[in-house]
Amino acid sequence: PSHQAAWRWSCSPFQPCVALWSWPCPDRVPLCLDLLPALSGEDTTKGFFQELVNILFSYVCKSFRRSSKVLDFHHPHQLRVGLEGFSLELPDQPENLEQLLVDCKDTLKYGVKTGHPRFFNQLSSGLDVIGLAGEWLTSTANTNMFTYEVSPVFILMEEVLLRKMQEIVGWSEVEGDGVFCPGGTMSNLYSVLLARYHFFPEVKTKGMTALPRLILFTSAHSHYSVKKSAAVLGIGSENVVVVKCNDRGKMIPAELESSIVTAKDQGCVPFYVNATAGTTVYGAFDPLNAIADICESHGLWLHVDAAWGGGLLMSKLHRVKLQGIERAWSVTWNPHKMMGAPLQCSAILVKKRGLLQDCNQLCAEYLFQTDKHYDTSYDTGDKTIQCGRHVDVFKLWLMWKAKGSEGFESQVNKCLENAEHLFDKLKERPDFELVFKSKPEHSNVCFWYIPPSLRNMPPGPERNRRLHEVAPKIKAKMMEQGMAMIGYQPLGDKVNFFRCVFSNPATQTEDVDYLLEEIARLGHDICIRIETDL
Ligand code: ABU
Repeated sequence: PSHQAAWRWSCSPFQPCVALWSWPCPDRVPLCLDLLPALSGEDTTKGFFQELVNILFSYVCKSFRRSSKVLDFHHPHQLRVGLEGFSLELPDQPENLEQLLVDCKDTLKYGVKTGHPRFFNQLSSGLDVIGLAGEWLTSTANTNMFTYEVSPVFILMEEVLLRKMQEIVGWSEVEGDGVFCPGGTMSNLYSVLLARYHFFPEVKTKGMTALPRLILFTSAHSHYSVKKSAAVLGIGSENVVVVKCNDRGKMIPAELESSIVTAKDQGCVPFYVNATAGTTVYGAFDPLNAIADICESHGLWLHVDAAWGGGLLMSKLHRVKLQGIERAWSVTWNPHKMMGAPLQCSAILVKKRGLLQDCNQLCAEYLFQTDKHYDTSYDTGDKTIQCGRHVDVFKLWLMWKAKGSEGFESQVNKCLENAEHLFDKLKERPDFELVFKSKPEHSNVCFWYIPPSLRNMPPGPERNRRLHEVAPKIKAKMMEQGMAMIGYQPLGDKVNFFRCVFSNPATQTEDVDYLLEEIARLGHDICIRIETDL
């Protein structure tokens, strides 16, 4: 079995373990102390890396193979106690290198292949080989984004990428700032932080006690990170006004306008509106121009959360859905979603230059010395709320070099074609029902599987109660069998429904067809059982 240590392994079909074979002490297998920087550690290190690359390469190949499972599911208690010798416990004595390689293999074996063409579970999916190479290089460089002195190349790459993204958003040459940060929630947090500082700079030193009661606005379908930002920043989640959406999940501008007026009448101070370009569940695009008009007339900061929808800016065909984004004061855009960059890769773009620095800088003298021998405006670390910051830019920069903007455009177009294909199939089938009847705007397609017993049942609480149980049961079975993965959730008055999203360029229409057949197969079996139990 894979977990058993056997020094003369044959796990590398492509290359024999030359360096490890030549290990000079046959009575002892090498340990990490035999790797570099140990004297004469080069060969052992090379052999170890070669074996590791073989394991990773084999995983990458399997990830794209439709006959492989997406996951080999085990419950937490099963994994925790250890499976087939794979132990999570930490030893007092060092494990040998062979065992470490087995641990690496097992770690991948029991994980989820998010690059598999039939992984539809998350907004971030896919396995971009160039992006992966970029991530490997990044880890090898193992440096920190806070100063130019330790990250000269990456700091300049970040500047180039941010400028490119700002141009694509539509900001002029004299506008635009930004930073890459750990995910869309953090990017959205930055937007609220900056908006508050813009209107009330005294908050930095005096805190919230110096401020009136602030109110921000976001739609009912927006991401929960807007409320979380208000909670984290001491504004309070109850001071987030949730604006109503239409049936399609888009913010209703008239509702926004009346909410702002009501907040003002109550003596509160509105300061920030979040509009979403690509909502998490429905993939809806808020009407940005209409929202921007309202923000302008009330003097409010407009943020566009395009974490999910930002990728559509790369497509001439689809960027029209984000019309008006150039009027935003800040934008969240996650290339780790629709552009397929490996996690994590998220940018907060800010229209007003210098605001990030003014808002966040604390001028720690041990790090941001002003008398360095280079242009210290490139020590961008003090713009951020972190100190140490991971290098998230290189993989995206390398992918952009490899594909060009046009490569991203075709990738995005293909994902939206897959969504349209699924939508068309669902329309034709009596065993499925769409959550909304209009064509998807993004790659989200939301639907129910309707078991035979519910097909002729009139709408109402009893049908809803039964339908609510269907998606979780199908998903559980699907995960146990491991051949595909898709998410579900309730939303508003809608009981549990499936949300299929496409961001993986490896997915083909045959995978979409497979998904539907799989849901119908599992659903049919399970629902027969539910009905028998009732
Ligand atoms: N904002 C994180 C998105 C989570 C998801 O994949 O649905």
